[in-house]
Amino acid sequence: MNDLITRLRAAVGASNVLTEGDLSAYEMDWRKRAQGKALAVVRPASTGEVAAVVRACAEAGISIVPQGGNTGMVVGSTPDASGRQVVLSLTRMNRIRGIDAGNLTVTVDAGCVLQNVQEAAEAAGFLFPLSLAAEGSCTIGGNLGTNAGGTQVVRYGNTRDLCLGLEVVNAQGEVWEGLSGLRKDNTGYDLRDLFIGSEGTLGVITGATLKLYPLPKATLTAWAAVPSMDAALQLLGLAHRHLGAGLTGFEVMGQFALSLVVRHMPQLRVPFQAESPYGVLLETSDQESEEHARGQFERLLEVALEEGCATDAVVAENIAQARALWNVREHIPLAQAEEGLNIKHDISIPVSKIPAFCAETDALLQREIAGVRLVNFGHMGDGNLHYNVQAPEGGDMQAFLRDQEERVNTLVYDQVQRFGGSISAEHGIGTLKAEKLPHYKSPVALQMMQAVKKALDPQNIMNPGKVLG
Ligand code: FAD
Ligand code: 2HG
Ligand code: ZN
Repeated sequence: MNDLITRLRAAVGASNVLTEGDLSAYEMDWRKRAQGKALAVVRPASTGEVAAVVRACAEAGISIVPQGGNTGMVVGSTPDASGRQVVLSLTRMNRIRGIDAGNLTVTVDAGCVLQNVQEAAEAAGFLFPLSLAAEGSCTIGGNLGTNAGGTQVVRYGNTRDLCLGLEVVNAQGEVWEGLSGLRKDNTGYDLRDLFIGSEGTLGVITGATLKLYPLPKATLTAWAAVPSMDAALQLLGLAHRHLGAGLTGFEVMGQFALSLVVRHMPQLRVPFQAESPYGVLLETSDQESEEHARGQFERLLEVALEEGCATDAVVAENIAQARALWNVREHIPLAQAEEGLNIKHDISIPVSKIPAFCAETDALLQREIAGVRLVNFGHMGDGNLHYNVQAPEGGDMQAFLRDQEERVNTLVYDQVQRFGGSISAEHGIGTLKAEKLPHYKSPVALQMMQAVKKALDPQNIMNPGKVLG
């Protein structure tokens, strides 16, 4: 093992091979669901250094856990407890490599923090639309590794849809230079799409070419009080009809989820929380003018109030008010974490079936788990709910997880399957869902995934234990 540490130090510099001190920022996941132990945390600064690290680990038979901002939700970016895995942290690889304005693309290092990419795009007069509450610390490599979604998917798609090319260090330590800015390229299998969403199990993403869009002339945000999930679905239909491609966000938030924000972030003002079963956050982006956007948005909300799918609504008057509304939505995961350990279900269901799914599954859980508290919110425009479960009020969270997690997961995921949904919409599988995957994925699909893994990583050194278990 000493030989490996010596080689790693030679590859990235001794100060970038961490073996001592408090490494919990790299060894524990964001949700505090797992504490691992790394052989070392290695922090390369270039693609060449990543390749040298992978080659050294491959020769020593030591596995690698690629890590970006370590904000993932499914324990995918932290090592196991063996003390025999190297955490490969990409955060020193944080260069914006270049913007091609004519091609509407930006090429970046994989360790770039998402917010820095958004800001670089904006400074050049463009929009990079990927947007999520962890954007101040998550990285493009992690976004690609998980195929992250976020709050703009309804208009711009998820990370996969925003990526044109990749640079990857494979499990043999070779560099695949696939940084194409092409929008069309049918020269065989799509390796880019294979690596996107592979959660570090096939190779290390070191760079990416991403799509840019023109900055909208105006962006407006509204909050609607909504009486039921059926009403939320009706409002979504109206929003599509009235706003067309202008609809960039449609987030639903259950009353209990919002009550956690009221409880833990009393400085935030949550509209209509006390009186409404659901809140919906809508965003429209307009290429014409603010006046045009406001006219369309107000008309939409008038119709929604007339038809009764909204009982009240407020449109933000300025950017500060819009930010305040988004802040409430983005604080739900933080408020949930403050409330204590919890069970998360990042699920997708055909949008049309969401009301029936919630009605049935809410009732099922309430019947089966005494005192259960449902924290339901998410990206309704994409059919993606965060259908989360908090232990009963005042209960012992650790005991709840120990005794009930498996049962709660089975109840919810069986329902998801019945409704033709997916047990992971945007967070991935990691280790938390690896055991569940074989129950809910077709055996043929699993077999093909295993064959791909074996072909690309025959030594099983890339993030073993994640996704395929
Ligand atoms: P990490 O957590 O470090 O890693 C995630 C996975 O990607 C791991 O399997 C890791 O091995 C792999 N990986 C990391 N870097 C690389 C690389 N360079 N090459 C190959 N594999 C790599 N997610 C959403 O989809 N939508 C949301 O709206 C959203 N909101 C969030 C809000 C909060 C408050 C928090 C804490 C998280 C949220 N997330 C959301 C989850 C998380 O931010 C995303 O999954 C994000 O994409 C992870 O990026 P990261 O850099 O932190 O990756
Ligand atoms: C979000 O949409 C994230 O805020 C996190 O995907 C969801 O905490 C969660 O369950
Ligand atoms: Zn989400």
